Amino acid sequence: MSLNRNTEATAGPSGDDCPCKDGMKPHLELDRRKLIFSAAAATAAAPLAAAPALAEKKTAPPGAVLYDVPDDPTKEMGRGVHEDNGYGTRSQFETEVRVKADRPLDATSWTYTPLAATIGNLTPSGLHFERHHGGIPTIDPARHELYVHGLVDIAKKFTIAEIKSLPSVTRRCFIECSGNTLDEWSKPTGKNVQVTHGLLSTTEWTGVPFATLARHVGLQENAAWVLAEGADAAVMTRSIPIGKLMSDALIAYGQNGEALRPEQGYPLRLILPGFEGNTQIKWLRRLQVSDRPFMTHEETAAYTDLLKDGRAKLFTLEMDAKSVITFPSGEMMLPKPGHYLIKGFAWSGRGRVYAVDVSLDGGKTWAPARLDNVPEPMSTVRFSYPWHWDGKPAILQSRCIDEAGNVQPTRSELISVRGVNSVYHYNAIQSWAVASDGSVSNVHV
Ligand SMILES: Nc1nc2c(c(=O)[nH]1)N[C@H]1C(S)=C(S)[C@@H](COP(=O)(O)O)O[C@H]1N2
Ligand SMILES: [Mo]
Repeated sequence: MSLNRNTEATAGPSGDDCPCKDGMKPHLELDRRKLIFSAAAATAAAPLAAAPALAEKKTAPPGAVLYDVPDDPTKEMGRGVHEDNGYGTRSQFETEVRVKADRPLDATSWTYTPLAATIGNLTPSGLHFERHHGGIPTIDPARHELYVHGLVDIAKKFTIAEIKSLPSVTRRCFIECSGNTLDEWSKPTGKNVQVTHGLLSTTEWTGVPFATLARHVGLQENAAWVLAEGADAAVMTRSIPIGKLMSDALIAYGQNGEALRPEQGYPLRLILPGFEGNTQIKWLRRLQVSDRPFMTHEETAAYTDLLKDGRAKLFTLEMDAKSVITFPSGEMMLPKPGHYLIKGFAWSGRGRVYAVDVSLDGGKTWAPARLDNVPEPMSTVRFSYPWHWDGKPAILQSRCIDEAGNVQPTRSELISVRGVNSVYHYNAIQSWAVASDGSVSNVHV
């Protein structure tokens, strides 16, 4: 059962609906069983009856292979191995993609993870949100090095092969852009959870602890901060306290069982569990140890939090306790009153999620949700809550409580402390209104 308003749209091509069944296939002279769906194919199909419907549908992304769907899959042989040239892809019926922000330049833009569509706790690498200040560089790992220097005994350049030969650590953690939910300060803006909260992804990262590299170069007594620098056109730089680097930072080269995706920093990125996304420098090429922060553009002009009194907070590095309901959420449609399982994510940059509460009445009363996975530090948790919807208007909310005792604030609590001058680190409770017709929308209470 699809509860999306665009039921048609998410269904994907099948049966009589399948655009590849009639006109398109002979027209394109592709083989009987598969159709490479591309912009060209869509254009070629334009005069055909199926085309207008196709245009409205969420179809497989360009380049995806669409196979005919047999009436009875037990009556004909399935396709053989290696038709994918040895690198598999998801089912043609799974069509959710990252959605890009409406920005003048794609190279300095971002994309949102479809949070309502991912399954389990990990974000598939192909759906990890993206935020680039100078585009995605193409870097040959054979020519890439990481230079560690400054207040060290011996400055050293590490090749990727050298880094991979060191003992590694594999762990899960989320990355959240500090700009996640930034449009929600003054009025409910994002239409759906992908846009409101989709600058959040969770990954199993593999890499070498910074502490291991530190032993190779030898930190001097007064080492206190480290500049991390990227090899992209933005040459993005941030200063990181040495304590964080020595405790749990990873120089990561692995993402969910394979090399980092180029979008996530191939061949090397800094992972700082729980810290704001912008500190986790991608395409990492340099670490300079110092006795003070470098006060780069990214930590003086950008990524500071302007307070009520006009002063700005610097180095607000940890992401706060936060949660969001992903089902039901904005732009969805509940077809009729009845039983539903509310679902969502909770996370905190200050440790494990301790508990999640759900409210069905806009925050008047709360009840504990079920945690669907064992909480890990600085990682997301899935929660769920069984709900009988009586068909009356309801306002659904969730709040995260982390192991450090932080409780996700209401909007008014957050604004009373922070004012409304801030852009980043908005972690207020999200409200979704369910109307009596079953439609769900973003509201402020
Ligand atoms: N070198 C470099 N590192 C970078 C960025 C960048 O533009 N260049 N963007 C930062 C920001 S603002 C965020 S939120 C995260 C996003 O990581 P992702 O694109 O893997 O989701 O990377 C950070 N690291
Ligand atoms: Mo970011």
